[in-house]
Amino acid sequence: MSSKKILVTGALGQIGTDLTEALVHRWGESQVITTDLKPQKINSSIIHKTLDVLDFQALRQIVEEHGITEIYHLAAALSAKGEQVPQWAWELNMKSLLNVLEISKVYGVRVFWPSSMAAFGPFSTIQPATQQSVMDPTTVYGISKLAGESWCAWYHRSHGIDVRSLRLPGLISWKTPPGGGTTDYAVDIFHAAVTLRPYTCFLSPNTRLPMMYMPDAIRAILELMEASSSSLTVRYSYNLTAMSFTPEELAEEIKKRIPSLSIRYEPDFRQTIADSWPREIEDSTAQKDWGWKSHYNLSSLVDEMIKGIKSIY
Ligand code: NAD
Ligand code: AKB
Repeated sequence: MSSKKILVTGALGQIGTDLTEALVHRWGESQVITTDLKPQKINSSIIHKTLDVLDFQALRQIVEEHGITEIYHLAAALSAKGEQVPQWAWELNMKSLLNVLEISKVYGVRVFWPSSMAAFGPFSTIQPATQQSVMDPTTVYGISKLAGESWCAWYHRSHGIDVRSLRLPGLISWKTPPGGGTTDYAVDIFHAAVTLRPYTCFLSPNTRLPMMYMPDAIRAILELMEASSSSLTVRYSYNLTAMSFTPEELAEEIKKRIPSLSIRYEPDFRQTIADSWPREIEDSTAQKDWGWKSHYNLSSLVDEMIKGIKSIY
């Protein structure tokens, strides 16, 4: 049996539900503990604790009691909610990360923490955005991600913490709804299409953004966490990419399978956020350091999403 003991924060969110399933599959039920503000369990056979990750002592106690060796720290505010409640988003995203890093320093824990393409900004105008592009985020969420990347690198440099991170693009999945981001339209549209409802998109038809199907993101997280430490040249956050598309291109691809989909466009405040992000990202450093390669393209993503969403209605 593995000596790994894994703690997931924010485990009931969009990434957490898929990631927990993959971690349990990879390491076994007894090796994984989920935590979230919400009390319900993902899987009745694994331990779930209600935890506010801003509570340093409560987090420390769980790490100590369960001999935690790895933390996947997912609890956070996303971009759209972050612009609406900025102080809350900054406090949650920064303080929780510092709590996790401080406790990991004391207990020698390995950490996964997701950054985002939101850490880029309008001056990251070289397309695709490279690993070393200018970073000038304009949202509270993006600023917290860029600061978080620097904290991760600092704790690695100054305290030797084995912290690993990915700049994730917009993630598309069907098991759990997204939690208040700018790329959420690319999930919502599938629910509308499958239930034969018209869809009003909050981004303009030609807004191109980097996106990824969740199974690719989960595999990237597992592969990065299992890569040998000596092969990792980036301790702030790796660029990661799979595909880029616009709402119009996504709608056209869905219409090939569900011709009745009707879509109209009413851009709101999230358009400004989307316009500040890169259209394309390149991830050659992740490919070189730990062999990253995405598997899904727009067509296979649409096939899988429709199948998945049909299974839940
Ligand atoms: P989500 O909003 O779906 O889930 C976040 C979870 O955190 C929720 O279950 C919520 O209940 C929990 N939470 C909130 N405050 C908490 C607190 N104080 N203590 C404990 N739990 C709390 O988010 P997600 O999409 O799963 O994102 C997870 C991480 O991945 C975040 O850091 C996010 O920035 C990053 N990320 C996500 C995407 C994406 O497209 N989903 C893309 C890039 C980066
Ligand atoms: C969001 O839209 O906020 C997230 C992200 C790209 O970080 N999906």
